[in-house]
Amino acid sequence: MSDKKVKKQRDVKDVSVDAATQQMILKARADGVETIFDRAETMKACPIGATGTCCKNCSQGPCRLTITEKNPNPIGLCGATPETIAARNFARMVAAGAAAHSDHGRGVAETFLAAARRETEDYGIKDTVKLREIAPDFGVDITVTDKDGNVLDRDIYEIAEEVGVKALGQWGQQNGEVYTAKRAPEARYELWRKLDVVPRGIDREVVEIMHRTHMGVDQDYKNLVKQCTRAALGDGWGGSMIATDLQDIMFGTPYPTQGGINLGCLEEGNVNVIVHGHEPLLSEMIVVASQDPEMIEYARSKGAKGITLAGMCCTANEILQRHGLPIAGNYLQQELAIVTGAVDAMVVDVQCIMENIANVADCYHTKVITTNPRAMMASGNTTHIEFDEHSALEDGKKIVKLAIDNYPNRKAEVLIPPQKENQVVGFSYEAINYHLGGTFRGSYVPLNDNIINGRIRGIAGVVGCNNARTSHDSSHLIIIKELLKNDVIVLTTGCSAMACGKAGLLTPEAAAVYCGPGLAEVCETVGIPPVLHMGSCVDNSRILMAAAEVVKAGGLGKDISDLPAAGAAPEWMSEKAISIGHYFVASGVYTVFGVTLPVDGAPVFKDYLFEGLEDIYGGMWDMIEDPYEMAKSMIAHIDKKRAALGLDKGKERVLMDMADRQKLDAA
Ligand code: XCC
Repeated sequence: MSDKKVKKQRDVKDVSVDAATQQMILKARADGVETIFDRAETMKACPIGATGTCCKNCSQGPCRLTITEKNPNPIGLCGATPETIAARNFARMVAAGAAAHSDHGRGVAETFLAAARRETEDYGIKDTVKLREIAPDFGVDITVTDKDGNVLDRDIYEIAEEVGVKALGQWGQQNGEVYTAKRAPEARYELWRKLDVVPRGIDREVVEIMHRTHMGVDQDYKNLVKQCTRAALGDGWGGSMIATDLQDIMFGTPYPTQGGINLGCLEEGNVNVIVHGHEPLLSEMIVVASQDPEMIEYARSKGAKGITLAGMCCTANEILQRHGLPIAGNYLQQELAIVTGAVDAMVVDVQCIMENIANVADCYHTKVITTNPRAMMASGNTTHIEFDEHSALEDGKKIVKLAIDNYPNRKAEVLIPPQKENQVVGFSYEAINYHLGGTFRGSYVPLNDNIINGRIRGIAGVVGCNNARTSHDSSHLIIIKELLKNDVIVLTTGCSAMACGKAGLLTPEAAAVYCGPGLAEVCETVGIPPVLHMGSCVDNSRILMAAAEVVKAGGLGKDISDLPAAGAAPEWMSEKAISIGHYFVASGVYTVFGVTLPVDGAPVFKDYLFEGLEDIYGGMWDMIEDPYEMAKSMIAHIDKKRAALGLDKGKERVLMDMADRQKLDAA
């Protein structure tokens, strides 16, 4: 238990809008357990770092620059300006974010290759349709011609092996172009080529940022941003996109399914296992292990009724969208899940895992099990069980057994909040295609038609984290409800998707409650929720693909930057969000972040991100703290794009045919 006194405690209603979270914060306080919510009160953010102008890239600093009336042009010891420093710090965030997503993708590609070579029995090739669909993007043939000239389907495992080799090669590629960048609309791809920002290789662009931001290298903020673009595109259209593709092929492309969400999914009489982190490689095996009849029998032998497996953070999205397994909560609920006293093991891999879960776990009986050699924990009493794709199921079983063995050790009073919502998830871009057009003529055309006729005003991507510096889930929900009210359809991923799920926005019934009449009509006709859950954070690549499909369907311009669309990360906190934000901007999307953005100390650099980039990419950054203003600004951008497409005039709601769309394209 913590012996530190928390001086001031905010009303829990200001800390989170989620009732389960509020209840567990109160329990933590009563149990004397310190959480991130307490530290957010007692520890203020560094004011210079928050503006982006603290440089610690060499040992002559840290140099902390503040522009004042007396000193309007401060420079660091080496002469670095606020612009250089803020741009370097920004670039390092892009590099870290891109590295995190891409290293995840590398692990997936390695396992995929092992599966293709049948070196492991635990993973296989499930979605052969998707494999055949993507293989040509990697220059892999899907047919062979026999000696008589007959064209035959090539063996699936042969295709998979070649795709695996080519995909894995994208990380170490030194020259040329990352294959999947070509999936962008032609106009966008040509623009990137003209600007010389098509990523050459995934790792290369990240390493080059680290080089350029070393003391005394790149001291031109515009040139630094150019390299940010290469690395971020190498993430969104490269590492993340490949991760999504290969995960889909190994574990199945998500299609709409239902599942529960919130801490109420834990069950007092069951062994509760939470998988937390990001990589489905591990969680897929824990799913299998936890459903093994022998394991369930073993749990019963320890006095439990069964095993509940729930997810947290993006791992949760992965097991939910493919197996309908419940989500215990989003990022800010990880300590609170342990505070219930009902979690027998929290199994973690990489990213967004707070070190303090180890300390909180020490106050209860929870075993925190680390599984990845990249991500170990010195705090608390954690157990490390290394996960290897060659012995994956065995490792999974070992982990579940440890959780079962821990069930009889529950000590504190168990208190599980009652909140548990139902949600419909699994809207991959393929699933959207199918839902809109049906199996035989799946297409995005009906979506475009409804945007053109004005029933749908535009498309918004609202994604990203929770942030302890702002009220948990609040901004996500305010913005999304404002967008829906104004007939803007919302695509969501990550912890934002979970905020929506907990608030009941991910059900078809939500359309009648929250949407304007046009959007409600479309959702009700098609039978979809007004907020479409597209997966985890690497699955933001699905949003890029959906945007590319919308452009392809016609009638809304030639490039992503022409679309009446906008993006937001209202409660972002991780460096991955910065990489995501930048690849959306470079793809032509107006992208607005909430809470804070470390650029205020360098106004020229800030202007470049917020305005200058629009002239280059058609997309730009923004930061707006107030969620209502954020929604307003997104809608204003959508309206600006509608006007540019000539869609602002009151139109009769007629179904467009191909000739109409071509006319619009030509306009
Ligand atoms: Fe992490 Fe992906 Fe952010 Fe949530 S949304 S806090 S990055 S889990 Ni990705």
